[in-house]
Amino acid sequence: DSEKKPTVVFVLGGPGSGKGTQCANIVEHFGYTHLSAGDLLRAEIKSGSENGTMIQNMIKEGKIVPSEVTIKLLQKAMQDSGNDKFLIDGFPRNEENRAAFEAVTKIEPAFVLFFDCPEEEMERRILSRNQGREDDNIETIRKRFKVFLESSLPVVEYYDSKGKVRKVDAAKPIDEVFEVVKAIFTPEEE
Ligand code: UP5
Ligand code: MG
Repeated sequence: DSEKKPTVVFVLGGPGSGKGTQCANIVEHFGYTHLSAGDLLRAEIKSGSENGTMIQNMIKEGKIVPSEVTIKLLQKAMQDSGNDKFLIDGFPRNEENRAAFEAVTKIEPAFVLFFDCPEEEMERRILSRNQGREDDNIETIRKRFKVFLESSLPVVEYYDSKGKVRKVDAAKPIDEVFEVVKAIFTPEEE
């Protein structure tokens, strides 16, 4: 069709690596719309949809929600936004998510922003966050880390093999991380 495809940047990184925090900064400076897959799923639980209980149980166990559910929410949010530049935060989380998104939307990411952070630091951040998230307890955090290593890192490796990963040291203070992120989003001058 003749419609121009939107620009998508996938923002990936372990639980608590700072994806949401840095996306908020990027939105302010670069005019993207931030879509957190986790936030969309949590909103879906709150809305009382028929999938709500299933999603809630999966998040509580740190498991990855079936891609058709997540992709539908992402597509609707993209349409509703009126924008054509998106930060998709926390998705795709496994190979199946990745392949399904590309097959359904025909969109390939411009690049993948990857926040690299040691587990001890991510754990500290999540445990001191206190936003009432049902998955922010030590049992679920351990499960989230395991799923990240086993299922999500391979997606980062896939895009790395295509030269699409921009890796950022996310263990530094928020403003220092953003300096690096800013440089990645700023077009190079000749
Ligand atoms: N903080 C941030 N940056 C800091 C820094 N540089 N120095 C010091 N502190 C920093 O940050 C976490 C905390 O750390 C905050 O208090 C922040 O102030 C501080 P945040 O920006 O929230 O990190 P983020 O990476 O967004 O952490 P989050 O917990 O949201 O990551 P997850 O990937 O675990 O959570 P998400 O919401 O993406 O997914 C939750 C669950 O939903 C998944 O486990 C899964 O069950 C489900 N899900 C799916 O099934 N499919 C999907 O596609 C997406 C989610
Ligand atoms: Mg987040």
